[in-house]
Amino acid sequence: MRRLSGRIVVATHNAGKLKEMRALLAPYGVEAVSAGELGLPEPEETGTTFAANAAIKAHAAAGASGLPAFADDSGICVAALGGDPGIYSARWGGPDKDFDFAMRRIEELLQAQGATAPETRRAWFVSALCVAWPDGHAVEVEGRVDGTLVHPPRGPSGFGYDPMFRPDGHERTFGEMTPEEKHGLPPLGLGLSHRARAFAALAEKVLG
Ligand code: ITT
Repeated sequence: MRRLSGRIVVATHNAGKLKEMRALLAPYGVEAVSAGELGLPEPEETGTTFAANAAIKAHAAAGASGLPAFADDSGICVAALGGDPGIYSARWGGPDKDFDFAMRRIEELLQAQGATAPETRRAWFVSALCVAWPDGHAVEVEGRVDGTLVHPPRGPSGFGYDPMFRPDGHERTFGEMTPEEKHGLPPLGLGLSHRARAFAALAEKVLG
């Protein structure tokens, strides 16, 4: 299995994700530059799965930069909404990437179904990670975390849908957790968030 070292591109234009991906990479001594810093274009996400979209982003950035590239495609899936917004989680924020608006939309759809009891408000986050090299070689992994959607959303931390998601086994939402708690890094645990869980699998394959 090929190892990741030296300089790599973090193929995201999302500041919240970039911060998390850099924090996850930090212990491994790889130098992470972002797609934004390199002025790389944002490819169109035409895939129908998280994994396909992560691969599109990683291959595009590796091809454009000549460096190995690390991409995440992620989103929140709501059981009562048939898995929506899923791969369209970013788009539900609209052109202004307004996730207060997106969380209100989810809440309205849940309320329309009378979904107020916690067991009717199940959801899960998914993160598909892909590392691609300029020669086309790639490694893909996926992570997931299950939880319940709360109303009203709580907490100023994180990004996107974090304030409305309470992971199983915890009282606080991701929006109320420190980055270390959300990742579930030692000494607190071995990975809590979807991204940290996927990253743990990836690290085993290409890092360290
Ligand atoms: P890039 O494609 O440039 O990486 P993006 O924001 O468009 O950025 P995605 O297409 O993967 O990325 O969309 C993922 C969306 O899902 C993201 O915008 C958030 O709204 C949401 N999301 C993903 N991970 C999340 C997390 O850990 N906490 C909260 N929301 C998250």
